[in-house]
Amino acid sequence: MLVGRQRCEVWLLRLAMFVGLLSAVVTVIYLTPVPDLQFASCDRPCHELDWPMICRFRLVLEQHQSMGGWCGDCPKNLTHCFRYGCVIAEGLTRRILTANKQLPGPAIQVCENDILVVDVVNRLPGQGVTIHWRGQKQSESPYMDGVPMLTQCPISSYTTFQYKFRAAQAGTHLWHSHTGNEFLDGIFGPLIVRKADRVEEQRTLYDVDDRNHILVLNEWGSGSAGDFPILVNGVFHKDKLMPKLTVTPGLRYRIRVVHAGGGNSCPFFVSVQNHEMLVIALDGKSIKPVNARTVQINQGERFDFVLSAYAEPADHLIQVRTNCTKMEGLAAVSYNLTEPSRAQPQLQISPLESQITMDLMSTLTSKECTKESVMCLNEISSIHDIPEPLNKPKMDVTLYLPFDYIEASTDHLGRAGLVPRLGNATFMFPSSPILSQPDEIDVDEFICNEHHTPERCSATAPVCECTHIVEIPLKSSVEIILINKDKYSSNDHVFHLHGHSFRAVGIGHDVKDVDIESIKQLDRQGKLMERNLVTAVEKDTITVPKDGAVALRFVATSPGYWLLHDQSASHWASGLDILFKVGETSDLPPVPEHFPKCGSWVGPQFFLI
Ligand SMILES: [Cu+2]
Repeated sequence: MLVGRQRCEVWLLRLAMFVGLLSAVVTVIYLTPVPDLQFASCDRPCHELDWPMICRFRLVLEQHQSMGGWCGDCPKNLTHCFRYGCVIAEGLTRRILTANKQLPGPAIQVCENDILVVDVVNRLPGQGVTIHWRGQKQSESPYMDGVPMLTQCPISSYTTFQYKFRAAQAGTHLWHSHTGNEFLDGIFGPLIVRKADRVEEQRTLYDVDDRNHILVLNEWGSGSAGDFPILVNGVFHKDKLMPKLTVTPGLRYRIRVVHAGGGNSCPFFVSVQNHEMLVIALDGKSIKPVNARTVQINQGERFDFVLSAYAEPADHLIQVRTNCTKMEGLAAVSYNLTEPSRAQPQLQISPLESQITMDLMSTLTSKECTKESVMCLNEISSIHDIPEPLNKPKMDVTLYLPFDYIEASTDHLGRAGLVPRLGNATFMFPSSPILSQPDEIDVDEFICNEHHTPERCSATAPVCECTHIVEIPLKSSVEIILINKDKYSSNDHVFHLHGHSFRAVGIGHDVKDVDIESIKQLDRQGKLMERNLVTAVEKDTITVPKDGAVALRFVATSPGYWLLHDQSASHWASGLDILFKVGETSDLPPVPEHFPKCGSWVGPQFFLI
């Protein structure tokens, strides 16, 4: 009897445990917010519990015409201006290059960690091309970084290359051609990777993140220097044509701005009439919010700001200016007057009004930076403190990289009579992509690194043209000090790092007449620059000021070959480049099957001989 009773109790206990567990699971499931809908498109509200989606896009690169037949009676008939294929640009008929007959190219908008599959169809006659996904580290997929002759062969005319990678870096980014000058003619577009609301650090600062609230700015090349238009979303305002961002009074909007560059490499000033901009991100990375009347960024950079639609309901101009041209770019913030105002009495005063408003927030460094009303890059703080080991005084690898131009006679296509050098070498691209076809490169002919220099680069040769590679152990901490010794140009230089983002920990000045050994010594004594090892911003593009130096830190986590290069030069093979090989060859992911190949060819001896 007792045994039977004990058994019964055991069963009852088990049942109670089961019911208890079941109710706990049901409660957890009930309390966990799950996505309301299944979305067919990747351009969807992002949710942290969603599975990543596979997002397919097709970019057809081809020659096109602005204000051609596609535009019908535009601008007389405004509806014709918005037809498929109508590119307005500066309102003149001219040959341009486009992706999908759009300028800028289509906005690719996905959620963090989605898998992007982009078929790039090259329909440019006789012209090779690659696409770089600026802001994406490609840690798992270095073959998809889009650097010709380093990570892949240029995509040949009338062929298709499928880029496949994880959109692992959230934020406002940019895709663009990385060959020749195609990006000047129109092959670029925004790449927006959103985080789920619950993990987006800045989410409480805005109400709406509208997929249409993107401003892509670029110089347009038809004017002479000093007289070229700035396009905003592919339009130089004319007649009544200008992009409009529609807002509902009383709401706060996240607006994403991309500087897609141009031939003159001019930094842009952006401002919105009667509004302040609350800047919340640079190069896709969150910063401690800064209220500013004007924001200055350089080419390739991006910023996100919050616009509070609390002004007089009307159209307010967004102005894009530069010191290089008088022809400013314009767009408008257009208050939707048919929608009732959402302004609550307490919302009419911005909660950030108590915060100081900067006249200018700039990612560049200038004399203006000393003014109290100007905030420059070294004063901007990341929302996340610098992690270990980057906050330590000493890094595993420290590289001093001076760059300059020298007068030398060479075949190199630099500036007239001037040859660029970075780290004492003039970068030359190899004859095959070093990542996918490493064994086909003649090391003696091309490669220079700490173990080897081509024979022609004797100690007395003023210039050494070679594929300059620096090997960096995987997972090591790295500091790069870029030093601007260019005495021929009055401009700053803008550098972009592939494969990693970095913390811009320091900016120094007045290194013009200081030799490199003295610079190192000054740095050891802490006199070259002050380093911010706590809150320095995270970026992928940096301006090295005239006669100045910048220090960048990152942990080399992505195995691959990664380019660090000056992007102000309009040609990709300008010489101010250096290649980092991160990790050993065995650390590199295997070359994808049937990956396209290219290289030199010398005919067999019996051919016509
Ligand atoms: Cu690049």
